[in-house]
Amino acid sequence: MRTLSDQLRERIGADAVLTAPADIAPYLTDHRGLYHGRACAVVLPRAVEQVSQVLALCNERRIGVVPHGGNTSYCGGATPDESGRQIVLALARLDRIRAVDAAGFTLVAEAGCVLQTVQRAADDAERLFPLSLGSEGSCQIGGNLATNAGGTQVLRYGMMRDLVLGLEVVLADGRVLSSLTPLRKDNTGYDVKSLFLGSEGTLGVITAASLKLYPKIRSVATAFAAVADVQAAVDLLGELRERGADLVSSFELLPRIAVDLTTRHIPGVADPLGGSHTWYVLCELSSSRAEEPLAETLETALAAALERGKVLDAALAKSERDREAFWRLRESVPEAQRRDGASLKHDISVPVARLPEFVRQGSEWVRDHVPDGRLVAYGHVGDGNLHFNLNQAPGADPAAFLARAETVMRAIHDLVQAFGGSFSAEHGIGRLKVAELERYASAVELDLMRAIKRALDPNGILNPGKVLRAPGPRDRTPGTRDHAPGTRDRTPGTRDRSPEPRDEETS
Ligand code: 2HG
Ligand code: ZN
Repeated sequence: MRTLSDQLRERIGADAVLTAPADIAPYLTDHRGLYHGRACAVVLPRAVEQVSQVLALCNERRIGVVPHGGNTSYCGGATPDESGRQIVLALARLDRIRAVDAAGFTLVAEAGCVLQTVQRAADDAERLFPLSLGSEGSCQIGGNLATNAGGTQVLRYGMMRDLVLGLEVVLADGRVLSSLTPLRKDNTGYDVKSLFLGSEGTLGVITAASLKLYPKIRSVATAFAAVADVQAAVDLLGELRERGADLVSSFELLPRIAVDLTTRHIPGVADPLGGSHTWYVLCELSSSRAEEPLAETLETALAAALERGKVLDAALAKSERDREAFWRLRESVPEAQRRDGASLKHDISVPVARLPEFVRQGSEWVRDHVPDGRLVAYGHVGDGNLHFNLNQAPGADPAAFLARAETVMRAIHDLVQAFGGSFSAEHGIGRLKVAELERYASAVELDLMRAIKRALDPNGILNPGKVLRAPGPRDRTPGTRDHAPGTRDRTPGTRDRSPEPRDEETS
């Protein structure tokens, strides 16, 4: 019998199939180092037809396929499991900007385009593609789409889902859903594309997208301000949004420890303000009008808040260099956290108005229960999204600290639930939060998710074990609790589940 790798090479060419351990190694570990998988091959198709051929083959042979973009997932979403029976489908070679329509304010990009490339293509056409993340120099638009990425401009422009007009997706059986419409109005039945956004490659492989563009930004005002507390930050945001006529594009919260960690660990980062304050915000107003008096608006709002004791000190960016320095501080917090030692991460959101009370109760819990940890809570206040992270305290034993991950996560996520929030605001579920989804999603939501998964991927080949638990042997018996009889193992048009591939076939 021909091996899987042979068959893949026949279909998409020898240079598109990697099997040598050194070649595939970079695809087997997530960037946080949480997972170390194995794979029988890494495939690098160059065109949607090749993706289609790969999926058709894998569906026939019941091989798990793990889509892989820039490998910036926080939840292990793009890393294969340890079985060595899955393949990694890297989209990096699908990296063309297919079209830019400046008049229509749209652009079509392939999944492997690095986010920054998409931003630049829009900029070259005097337009803005507003998705903006710390990892924009390496994350790929396919991953952004598959995880419904957020970032620092959601407040104004929405999440990735809000920036999509149409998608091209390869389904589990190799069929291609080609719906790269530039239409803003299209009420023709179910919005099928929305199923794939945020599905993390478990329902189909996104190969291209038609994206919304906005007017290019021509004036910006940025401030770094110390605020009295989290409530003051939320109030300032409300006031800025009122005064700023919807021009607030970012509003980020940072605790003192984020300034300490970044100035200590990241070369070139400096504290924009003297003195030591407990909380800071980085806020930005922006407009497509070159002559918009944004600095004045920002200054007036900050001065009023300063008078009321809500803002304690503030620095306005006087140049693009200042602005970059503020953003460098903000965007290097994750890296500074990494360099500082072990950390536990919680990507949560609660309604904006409830953030101050959430932070108060959460901080108290951490102080009382995690003596060997320090809270590093920062993030996108405008979206109610905080990275409620903990770092090991100086001198603490990292292993002992990490051993508490489960307990800490449970307490924080339960608190989030009590506040009507989400345990995964912008990083997705991946493999890391499968059990969390099972715990916090309602039975109806889970039923619907499983039904959709069965309908679109009856053989369970697409990113198995991500988002939803891969069915175990018990679940495979038709008629078990989760599956209506006959819906799993015998789907019209598919053959019976074939035996798992033998090791020698797949490695
Ligand atoms: C950010 O906002 C990213 O910087 C990463 O979403 C957050 O490392 C984190 O927890
Ligand atoms: Zn974030």
